[in-house]
Order: sequence, then C-alpha cells, then structure tokens
Amino acid sequence: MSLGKFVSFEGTEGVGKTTAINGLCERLQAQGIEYVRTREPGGSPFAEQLRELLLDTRTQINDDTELLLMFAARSDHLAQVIMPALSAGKWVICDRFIDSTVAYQGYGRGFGNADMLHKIEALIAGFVPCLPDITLWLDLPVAEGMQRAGKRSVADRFEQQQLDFFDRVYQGFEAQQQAQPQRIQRIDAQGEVEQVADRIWQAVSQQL
Ligand code: Z5A
Repeated sequence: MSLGKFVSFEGTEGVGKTTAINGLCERLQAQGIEYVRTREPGGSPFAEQLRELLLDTRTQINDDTELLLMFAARSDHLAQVIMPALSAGKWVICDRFIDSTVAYQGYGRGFGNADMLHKIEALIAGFVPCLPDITLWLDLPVAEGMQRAGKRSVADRFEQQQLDFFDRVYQGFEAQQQAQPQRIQRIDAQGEVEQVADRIWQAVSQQL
C-alpha cells in the first residue's frame, strides 16, 4: 500500500525546477515530513549511469532507442527508489517523470505524432505502476527559461536542440496539463524565487 505522496516537477529547460524543489524540501522539512528527493533520468545508481549516456553529446542513438533508455532508467528508479520510499510512507519529490517523456520524446522528437505517443502510452501502462499524486508544471516562456539556463552551464545533448524543438516540448506539457488538469497543476514560474515557492506550496499543501 502506498502511504507517501508522490510529487513531480516538470517544465522546459531552465524553468527553475531545481530552485523550486529546494524551496519545497525546506518547507516539508519544517513540517517534519520525511521525503526522498530524486530526479529523472537517474535517481538510482544504474539509472544515473544511463543518464550520463543519455545526456552525453557523443551519444548517437535513434528516437526509439532514446525512448527505451528513458524507460529502462525509469524502471530501475521506480523499483530501487520510488516504490520503496512511498511504501515506507515517505514523500517522493522527483525532478521530471513521465510527462517529460511525453513532452521531449513525444512532442520534441516525435512531433506529437500518434505513433510515438501510442508507444509512450503503452510503455507507461506496462512499466509505470503509479502516477504522481501531483505534478507541478512550471510554466515559463521557453526563451526566458533558456536565458536563465544559459547563464550557467555547458549544453548537454538535449540542451543543444534548437528553439523549435523546445517550442514543441512546451506544447507537449501544455497539452498534458489540459488533458489531466487534476494531476498536473500549472504554476506560473515568472517572478521572484519566493513568489514561485509560495505558489508551489499553496498547491502542495492541499495534499497535506
Ligand atoms: N528528459 C527527456 O528527454 N525525457 C525524459 O523522460 C526525462 C528527461 C525524464 C535532463 O533534465 C534532460 O533530460 C532534460 C530533458 C531530458 N533536458 N533538457 N533540457 P534536467 O532536468 O536535468 O535538465 P534541465 O531541464 O535542463 O534542468 P535545469 O537546467 O537543471 O533547470 P531547472 O532545474 O529547471 O532550473 P534551475 O537550475 O532551478 O534554474 C535555472 C537558473 O535560473 C538558475 O541559475 C537559477 O538560479 C535561476 N532561477 C531559478 N528560479 C528563478 C526565478 N524565479 N527567477 C530568476 N531566476 C531563477
């Protein structure tokens, strides 16, 4: 039986997920709520190895291979980290989950075509035993996120994509939020860090 809450964060590049998760974890700690903070792709030792390959600019794979590797990483992450934590009554705070697959592999790589989306749906149905209780989609114009992210790091294999790719990814998140408004809450990611943290806490505290 699952007792803990499963919270995922989603959004295009540089929207502020890491910053927002820091804020949420501080507030959970203040409430005395035990949580496990994790991320995808990755989160377990084997999935972190796959993450390195997936983000490495030298990796040359086709779209189906990328999709299957995302699910291989997720399967291990679920088995090793997510399900045990939830069963132990802990909250799981996950930086990206299945909605990133729909957005990046389904809309970014697959242009939102039905074939790719059906493959993803089948993989979710077959290999994902539980969906997040709440997903926070940090909504920020793509260009603004890129500007925030650009201040910081060297581009990985996904960050090297062109603007039209990220526009499609954004459309993927938007479409999913519209299709599943109960689970996926849109959070305005513009404004000061504290303002965004307050919006997130308002959404999450309804789960308490
Ligand atoms: N991927 C996929 O394709 N399919 C899948 O199924 C999954 C993932 C699960 C790795 O993700 C890649 O994997 C990702 C999709 C793909 N590629 N991309 N793009 P990731 O989450 O590790 O990488 P990311 O999306 O690029 O995240 P990020 O760059 O780490 O950004 P972030 O965590 O959302 O943002 P941040 O680090 O908190 O903030 C970015 C900067 O903005 C930073 O300098 C902050 O100080 C600043 N910031 C944050 N909040 C604010 C506010 N409110 N105002 C001003 N500045 C701010």
